[in-house]
Amino acid sequence: MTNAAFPNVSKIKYEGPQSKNPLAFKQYNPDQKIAGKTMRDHFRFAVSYWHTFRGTGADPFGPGCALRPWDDGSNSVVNAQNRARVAFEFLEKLGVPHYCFHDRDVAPEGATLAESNRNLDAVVKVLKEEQKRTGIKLLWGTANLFSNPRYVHGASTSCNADSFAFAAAQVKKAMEVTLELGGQGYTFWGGREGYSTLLNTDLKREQEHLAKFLHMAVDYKKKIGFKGQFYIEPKPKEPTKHQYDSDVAACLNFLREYDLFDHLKLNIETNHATLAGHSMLHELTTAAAAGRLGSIDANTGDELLGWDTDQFPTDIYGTTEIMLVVLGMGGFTTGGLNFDAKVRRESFEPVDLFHAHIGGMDTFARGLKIAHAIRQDGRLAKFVKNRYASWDTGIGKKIETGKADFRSLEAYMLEKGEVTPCTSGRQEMLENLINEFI
Ligand code: XUL
Ligand code: CO
Repeated sequence: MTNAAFPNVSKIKYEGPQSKNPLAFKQYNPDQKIAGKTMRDHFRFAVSYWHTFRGTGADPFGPGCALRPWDDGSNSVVNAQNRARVAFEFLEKLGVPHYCFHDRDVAPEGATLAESNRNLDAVVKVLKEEQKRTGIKLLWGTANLFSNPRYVHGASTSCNADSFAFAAAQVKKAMEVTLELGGQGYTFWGGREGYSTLLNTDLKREQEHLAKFLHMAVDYKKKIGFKGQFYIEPKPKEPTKHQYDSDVAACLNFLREYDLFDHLKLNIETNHATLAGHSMLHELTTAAAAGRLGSIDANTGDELLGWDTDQFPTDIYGTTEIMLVVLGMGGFTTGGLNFDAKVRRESFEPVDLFHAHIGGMDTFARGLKIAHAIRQDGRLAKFVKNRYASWDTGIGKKIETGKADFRSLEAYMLEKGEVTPCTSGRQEMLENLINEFI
């Protein structure tokens, strides 16, 4: 294990709930089995390169102030290569099995596309060495199609066809390096794919272009033999006023409309769910019901702030709900829990990166234990099953199995006269039940 960037932090260990050591896990014990699987394999945690290794704390009111002593502040390839080694020291000490990146997080953009590709190759070489040295894997890769001014009007949904072409070249390369690094997935987040005003926007044409772009990616995936999972990541707003992938339902509809349903799953982010006016539980349940829940960007927003604050998850109720859905679908396959989260600007010391991730991992460990206990207890699932008992026999069964129509239902009701009285939804009782376990 290298010890250059974080000399005062050693490997983070599980010390149990009684520990007062801020640099230890109290709940996350990677080797502990829950429901027949280790915590490590349940969560498949990932660190996001963009926040943790490129975040500076800059905001609209001031420049970055994060202390990153290993960074020489330059945009050089050497600095990027050194940063990649630091990233792996961090991942190794934290004991996280995966990371995720955008092309431009890991390597500087050059003056030309060819130079950018060369820069990326030079850093990918180091990432590959470090993956080999540590056994840490790439959960998914992606391309930054939103920072450069060429994407001012969007990438694949731009009014400028050249922006589409440049984005295609960039994604082609990002897919190639994801494949080279053994990445298990590739994510498409909308970036600037949306609009600020409909007065200047041909919405239908832009959405068709987005679909065309994704079809080209699907074709190229086959061509290069990339077997990883494609994800689309919903977000309702920011940077544009209205993003095309606004929520899970909009994404599912888009995938169906443009014949992409079998090719992409969803990568769902908590703060995006709440910005869309939904709960994370709603978004996950909607995607899982369609068999399209692939991966999760784990973070949280702030109830009092209306933008994407990307905070680390600390709410046990929230992680319990997430783990109920994940356990309910039988766990992740290619996906995992990627901390798409950043430390606050005021938390500018390197050690804060450890505190943030330890907290997130412990919060998910609590959530997993609680969700498993709720499932083992069985009362919640039994209540839901019983609530729909009228569908298991008699007229309900006939409707579900296609043995009823309007005429037979009219005859049924004329004879019966009135519906069997309903039973209470018992919401408060169920909320109390959940709190028994928290
Ligand atoms: C932006 C966001 C992205 C994606 C990857 O809100 O969540 O970082 O996860 O492009
Ligand atoms: Co995200």
